[in-house]
Amino acid sequence: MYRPLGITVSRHIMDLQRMHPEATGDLSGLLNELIVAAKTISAEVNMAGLADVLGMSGKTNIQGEEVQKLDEFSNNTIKKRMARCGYVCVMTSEEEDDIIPVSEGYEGKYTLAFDPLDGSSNIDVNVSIGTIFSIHRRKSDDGEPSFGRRSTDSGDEWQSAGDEGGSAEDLLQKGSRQVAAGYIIYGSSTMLVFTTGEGVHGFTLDPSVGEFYLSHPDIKIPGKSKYFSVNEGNYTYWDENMRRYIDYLKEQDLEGGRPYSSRYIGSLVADFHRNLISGGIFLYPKDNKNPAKPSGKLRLLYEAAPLAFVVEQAGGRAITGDGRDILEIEPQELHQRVPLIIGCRYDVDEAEDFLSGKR
Ligand code: P6P
Repeated sequence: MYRPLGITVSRHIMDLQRMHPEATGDLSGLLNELIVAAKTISAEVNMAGLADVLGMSGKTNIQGEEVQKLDEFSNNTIKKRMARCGYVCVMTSEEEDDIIPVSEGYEGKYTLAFDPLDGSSNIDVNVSIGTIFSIHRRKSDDGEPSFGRRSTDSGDEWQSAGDEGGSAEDLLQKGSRQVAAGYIIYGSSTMLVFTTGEGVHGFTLDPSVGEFYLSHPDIKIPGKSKYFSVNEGNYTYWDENMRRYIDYLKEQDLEGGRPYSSRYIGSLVADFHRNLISGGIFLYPKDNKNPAKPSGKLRLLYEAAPLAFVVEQAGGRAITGDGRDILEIEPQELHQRVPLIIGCRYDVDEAEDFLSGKR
């Protein structure tokens, strides 16, 4: 379904909402608030080389990684804006050890999991980085974020009419139950790519206007890859099946389109976005490099699951390589790591055959 350009993302969201007469407008409101946060982060990221936001904050996050100032800024920007938007009941962030509650009286019916600035190790070297987000309906959804006046000990106050804040249980839902997911990539231009389950659409920010315009309607990932994206520096830590698969991609079979070209930026959103548009397979498999991370480096809730929703909506596929589809994993903890093999369906299927030992 081709649409004329010049469509703003707000108009697109409203059009989506109109397709659902039962919609209350809460998801639209949530997305629009998140987009304001993304514009704020984009402005800061694009200033990074000028303003004094480079360098380290001197703190480390739950992952034991140095927290860069822009990481902190991005995390706080999303956290503070969404805590009082009235559409979210609980959040989790890569930068926060525990769940993030929303402001009392602003409890809504959705949950938000996000990686505020993934690829942050690339900030100081001007490589594209990104924000990734995942939205679920709370498990105990009782509908509207109801703001109603009721008497309290301290007299009349605007209080939520009984909505409780969400819990970790509301966040620990499998990816196939996502309501919306996507990412913002801060690169040569700032782009927003997301899905609400009706295809994948890309919007490019015109910073002179401060608007995201529809630039990539109905994105479909190519059927077969021409790129493979993996950190081959970990080759020695992979199991034999993974090594065989990567060796296979590098063999010459001109009719089969091999050898594939290798493209690895080391910034998940940038690698994923290139593969989504041009065709590719990204792999961050399990390895024995770090006993503390037997399932690889990437996290399920706010990296693998949202990108899996996007890629499946675009016609691709996302698996762990040990027999599971990413979207069917029942999360056990907020910062759970999973192996991630994601991209063109043909290639992910082929990788799965190698990794399972069938080939
Ligand atoms: P490695 C960036 O730190 C990140 O979390 C992802 O954006 C990226 O895909 C991955 O790590 C790169 O990890 O071990 O290859 O440097």
